Order: sequence, then structure tokens, then C-alpha cells
Amino acid sequence: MNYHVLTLFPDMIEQGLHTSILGRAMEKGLISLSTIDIRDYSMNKHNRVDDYPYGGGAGMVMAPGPVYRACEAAKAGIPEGRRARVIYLTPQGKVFNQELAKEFAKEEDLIFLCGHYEGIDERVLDMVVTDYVSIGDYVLTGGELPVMVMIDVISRLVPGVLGNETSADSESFENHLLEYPQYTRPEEFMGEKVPEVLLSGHHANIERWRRDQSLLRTMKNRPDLFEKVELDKKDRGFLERLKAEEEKAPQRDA
Ligand code: 6GU
Repeated sequence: MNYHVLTLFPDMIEQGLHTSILGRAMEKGLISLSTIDIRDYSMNKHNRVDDYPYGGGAGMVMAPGPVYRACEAAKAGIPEGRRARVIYLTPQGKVFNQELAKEFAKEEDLIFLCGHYEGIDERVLDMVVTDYVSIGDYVLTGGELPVMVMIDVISRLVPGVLGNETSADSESFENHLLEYPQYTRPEEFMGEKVPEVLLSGHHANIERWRRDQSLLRTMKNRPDLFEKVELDKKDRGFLERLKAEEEKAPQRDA
């Protein structure tokens, strides 16, 4: 997977992504990152890339020329005939999720365009962008953090980036369940003990307990996901016992 990022802040992207698992994946050649500084494609003597909005209003707009030329430069770095998707990061886009990440992970090259100020001139967006993507319902100052989020999520789906042992956990969103809680040594921390079942060595019971914890968490924290969970007989048994217990001793939280 080759990432090409068009940005006014290339250092932010480089520093954010050259560490830990992604840094190792780059050393191994599983993923590559090239950043293109949009400012390098300004033809203005002061290297300006923004200008006032036609029609008035607050803020500045990124001019089409530098963005167009930076995008052409990114495309020139991709072998002829490989048509790369150009993703523009914007709160107006389709909301990014695991499913969209899987779709992007199939590509050989991805070009990301980061906007700043009040946005980018619409004409150049119409000319170059293939996908408009948001990372959630809140407003950030620019596309750099969203790109880093997306590259992290997509990279862990690239074969070899995660070790074999952890690769299955990309499935965690697939079954619409949140992960169960984890514990490590010591067995007792400030008076709090690790759940007994995890020390039992009884694998079937451990698996059942973990499944129940996942169901519980998903139900409490993400009722929207819980609706999509496929419940089996044992799941339903657990949920019925839970309900019966709550009716006996109602929770007094919140
Ligand atoms: Cl992709 N960009 C900005 N500026 N804000 C956002 C976003 C993107 N996604 C959510 N908020």
C-alpha cells in the first residue's frame, strides 16, 4: 500500500506515522508514505496558497492552482495506468468506518488531500476528488489528523502489518461486538482481584465469560451495534439471567 498525502503540514503527517507498528511496516516495505507540500506548488512569489472567498464571509479558501498541481505531482509518482482514488478529508463526506477501511485497503495507492482554512475551491475538488470522507460528527481544524486516523485503520488491514496473533482482532467490529476486558499481573491490584474464571485454566468457561462481557458492554455502551448482533441460545440464556437478576436487585447507578 502506497499512501500519498497532499498537505500544508507534511511534518505533522511524517512524525505522526513513522512510529510503532506503522514505522515497522514501512521499514518492511509493506506500506509507504510520501507527503507532498501543497505550498511547493504555489506560483505566488510569497508562496501563498489561500485567498479571500468570492461572495465574502469569514476565513480564507485554498486556491485551486496549487492543489491541482500538487495532485498532478502525486499522480506522477504512481505507475502509468494505475488510477488512484483521491480522498478529500471533510466533515461533509461519508463517515469513515471499518467497512470503508476494508474497501480502501484493497487499493495499491491512495492519494489523500488535506484541506485547511474554510476549505478548498470547489472547482478543483470537482476535477480531482473521487471520495469525500469524514471521520465523525465534529469539526477539526484540518484534514491532517483524519488522514492519520485513516492510514492507521487501513494499514492494520494490510497483510503482514499486524503479527499473526493479533490479525484476527480486525474481526472485532465484524461481529458487531465490543471487546471483553483484559487483565494482566498482578493478580491483586490495590485490593481489586482479577476475575476468578480467568485464573481457572478452564478454556470453555473463559470463552463463555468473555462472550458475556462483550455482550454486556455492547448492550450498555453501544445499543446501536447490539441490535445487529446475532445471538445464539447461550447468549439469550445469559441475557435472561441478567434481566432476572436486575429485577431482583435493580441497579442504582447514575
Ligand atoms: Cl475529515 N476534516 C475536518 N476538518 N473535520 C472533520 C473531519 C475531517 N472529519 C470529522 N471532522
